[in-house]
Amino acid sequence: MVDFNEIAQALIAGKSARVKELTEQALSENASPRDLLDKAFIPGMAVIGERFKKGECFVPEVLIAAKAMHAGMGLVKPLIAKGNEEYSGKVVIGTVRGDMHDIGKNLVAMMLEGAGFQVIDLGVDVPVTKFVETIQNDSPNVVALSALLTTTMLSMKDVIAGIEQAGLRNKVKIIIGGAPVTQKYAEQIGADGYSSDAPGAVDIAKTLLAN
Ligand code: B12
Repeated sequence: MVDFNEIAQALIAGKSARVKELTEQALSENASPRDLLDKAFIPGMAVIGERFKKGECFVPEVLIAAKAMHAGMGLVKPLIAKGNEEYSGKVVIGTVRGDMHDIGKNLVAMMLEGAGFQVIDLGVDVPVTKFVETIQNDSPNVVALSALLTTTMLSMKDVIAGIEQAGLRNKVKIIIGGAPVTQKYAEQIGADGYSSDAPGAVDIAKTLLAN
């Protein structure tokens, strides 16, 4: 039988091929996709998240571990999408209009996936209407907005206004982040949460959905 911890360790070490191989083996032994998420991928990404937070590893290590996670997730995702198995919640994420920075946004998306969330990534330069349409069509629990420029962070406010105007504000929790963004700004524009880093984004998403 495959040991879930062995998969987690391979993920932490960034060994994509090994993660894939062990995941295949676990599935052939009838391991449940949810167990693979909860006992291998999520704990593995949590270790990476903690190390990143403490400055014990950096962006490249996180990206390599996330790639390894995706190697396993690729096999598990279709099984979860098919039915019985449940995600922790659904998040729509994007970098706001006018802004092309996506490294931090991608890290947040990967950490959220690693924590068991289903993530719809709308990419960069995302207009307000795209966020609104996606909420209407995909019913996410959380909308996550990223901005790296002092000019584009202002349009986070427009996204929140657009969601309000469409009558969808009470359907989603809105979290924001990016280098120029602050907790104070989040409060000013009526966002539900802010974090300065990717592991923190997971924490606030979980806390907001628990309440
Ligand atoms: C890489 C980079 C670029 C790359 C982007 C490549 C890419 N694919 O993303 C390129 C070269 C394209 C670029 C372009 C520009 N850039 Co630039 N760029 C940077 C740089 C060096 C690093 C950003 C980065 O990736 N950091 C690493 C990631 C991991 O950190 P992060 O993004 O902050 O994300 C973390 C947190 O903020 C948080 N987070 C992020 N998003 C979210 C979302 C949520 C919901 C939550 C909870 C948390 C969260 O979690 C992440 C992980 O921990 C910064 C300098 C800096 N130190 O920030 C300048 C910087 C952001 N850029 C800047 C500028 C000015 C520009 C340009 C206008 C330059 C120009 N004249 O053309 C253009 C604008 C293009 C555009 N329209 O967007 C300025 C912004 C100044 C300002 N105050 O507005 C900066 C600060 C550089 C500087 N000191 O002048 N840039």
